Amino acid sequence: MTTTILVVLGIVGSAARAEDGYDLWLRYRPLHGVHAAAITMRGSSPTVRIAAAELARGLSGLSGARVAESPDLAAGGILLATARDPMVAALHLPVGPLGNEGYLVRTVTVGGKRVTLVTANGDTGLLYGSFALLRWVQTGGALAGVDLSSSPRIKLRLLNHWDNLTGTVERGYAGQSLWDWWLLPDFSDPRYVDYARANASIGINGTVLNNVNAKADSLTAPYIAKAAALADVFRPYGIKVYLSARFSAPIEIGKLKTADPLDPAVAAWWRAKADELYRAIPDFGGLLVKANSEGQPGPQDYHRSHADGANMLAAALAPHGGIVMWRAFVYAHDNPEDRAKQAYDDFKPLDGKFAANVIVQVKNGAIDFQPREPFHPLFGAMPRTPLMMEFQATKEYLGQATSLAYLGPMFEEALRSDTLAKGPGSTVAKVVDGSLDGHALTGIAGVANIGRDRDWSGSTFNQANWYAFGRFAWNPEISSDAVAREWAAMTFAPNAAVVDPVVRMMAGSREAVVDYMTPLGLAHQMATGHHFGPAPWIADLKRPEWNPVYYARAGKDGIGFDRTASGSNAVAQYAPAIARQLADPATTPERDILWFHHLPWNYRMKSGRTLWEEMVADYDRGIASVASAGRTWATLEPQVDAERFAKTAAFLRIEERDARWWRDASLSYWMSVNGLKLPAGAAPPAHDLAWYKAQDFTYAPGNP
Ligand code: BDP
Repeated sequence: MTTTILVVLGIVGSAARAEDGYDLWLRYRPLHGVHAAAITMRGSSPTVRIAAAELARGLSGLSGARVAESPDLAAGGILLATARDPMVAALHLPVGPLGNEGYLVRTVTVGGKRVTLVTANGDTGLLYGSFALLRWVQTGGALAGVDLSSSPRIKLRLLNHWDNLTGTVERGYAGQSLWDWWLLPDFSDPRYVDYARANASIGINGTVLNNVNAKADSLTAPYIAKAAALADVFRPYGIKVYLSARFSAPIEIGKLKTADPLDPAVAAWWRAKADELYRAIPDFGGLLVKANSEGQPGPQDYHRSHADGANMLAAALAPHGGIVMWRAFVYAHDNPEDRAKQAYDDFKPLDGKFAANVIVQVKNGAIDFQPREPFHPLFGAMPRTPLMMEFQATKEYLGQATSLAYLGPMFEEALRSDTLAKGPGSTVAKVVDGSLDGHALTGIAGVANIGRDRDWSGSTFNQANWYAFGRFAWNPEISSDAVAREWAAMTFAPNAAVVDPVVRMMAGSREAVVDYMTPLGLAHQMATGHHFGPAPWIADLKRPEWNPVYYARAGKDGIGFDRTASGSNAVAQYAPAIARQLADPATTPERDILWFHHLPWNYRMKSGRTLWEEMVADYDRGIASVASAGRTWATLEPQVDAERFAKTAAFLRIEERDARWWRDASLSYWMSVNGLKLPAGAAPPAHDLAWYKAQDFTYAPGNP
């Protein structure tokens, strides 16, 4: 009787836990051949207890049998202990190079028993090691013989939430903000714990809670108390809380007349604010600042430099060990210079002028999170300043919620770019991890794609971008393909029949977006405001650089932005050897050719096709790639649970429709400009240009 009830309850229980994506990559479903005896932890900090509980949860799920915690070491069990523990110290393991956060997981013999040891110098390392062990098992590794050792190459591995106090998320496509600002600090949603688990599992160790377009209110006492409540939840997971600061907060909430960084009263206000923050959150990470960009206030309002502004805040935070992340994403309405050049022009002269606890946060490309951008010329150009990479995990310009675009290849492409700053091998990864110029303060930020949707990121495949961001932040030289394989195995099943096709779909998915939206180095062809869908014809917005026509510069004579000496000469912002290469279209990588050159429509490409023919072929290749992903996915129906299968299938159909729309709208417009016919065999657009221009998506999500 009891057994029957339990069995029935078991079934009901698992049905209630349908595969709705909530579990992310931490699914822990039973796998063949996983056996583990008890888990023995040494130590009792909240972090160690969390690590042991996660191992118990994970290994119970993966083995299909309860794996309990036990004070006594069992043969075939797991031992979780720092390297200082006498049992571990006696083993003389190479733990020195692991630093504070690294881990070592290895089968060892302790007291005559073979056990899997998870060890580290610190408790957070134990947590990371526990997740690494689970990942090993989840991806099909055998517990016996495990031998893993790793430590993060980058110190600050941060999510940037563009979450507003109203609960909306700027450029968020996964529902409302996870933070229930209204109910905090009195109610702490249990999801905050699962958010922390997910981040810890990939090594993310900080989170900026609020939008870079910040409200000063975030720094008032009630909101500091709310942030403190989140910090309390995240702390044992090794995650620090940071806030975005509005530069004019001293005026708005401090009743000062100015926010001039050189005014002593302003500096004193920020010092008092920092003291208040640290009273509430003793391990507060620091402030992220968007200043003098897109209408945000900043030091230039007072004819001071970015360094003046950053250093004033840095002085307030320094006594507490806090840092300032000062964004280099700047371009000004009154600056007629090529937008792609402005950040470099502003920041390069400030190299060496920033305080020691300032890190300058630079987007991967010089414009703005486009499907493809050449690496930002500031990387390699500011050797005396730590530079932090900013990626966007949310896909504002890459199809938003519904495209499949896996961003691993984009992260990889940016990080592997060679700046040549100190000769060959001076990659962006080596700038960011501090090794090129000897910086200890290093960081990488990812604009989060997380919201209150049940599946956190709006789709199963969007979760891969959160995952990949964390893995690249841990090791900027990891391979995007390897990350995709891990994620696919954990998210679906560690079997080649699923992993191989899923990884194939992922590998080409971002390139497909580039092809069907902005081939050959085009950029910013998206519609106004919400940035959803194509609008290459837009030419009437107030500021020139708000208009897609500013970027494509299409005319009867050709298309593309001349950034060589005959144009804006942005190429000169790169190392001389790169500048020389980019000066000539023949030596410019074709994938970036229209970013750097204005070329006639009949320019001869390496394929032998004209530029126009090549563009058309690229749009079509993008559509074909999405269609092929759809066909591949269809074959996976027997292997994937119904709910996640159906949603992904629907999203792939949406993406294919959107890809055709992008192609047809863009080609209609280019033909209206160049007067050319489509190459033989190319399908005519489904509608005329007027139809595309008339499409309106006022309520597209994520628009501030
Ligand atoms: C742009 C977004 C805008 C952000 C801005 C930024 O459209 O919402 O505020 O980036 O990074 O891409 O500050």
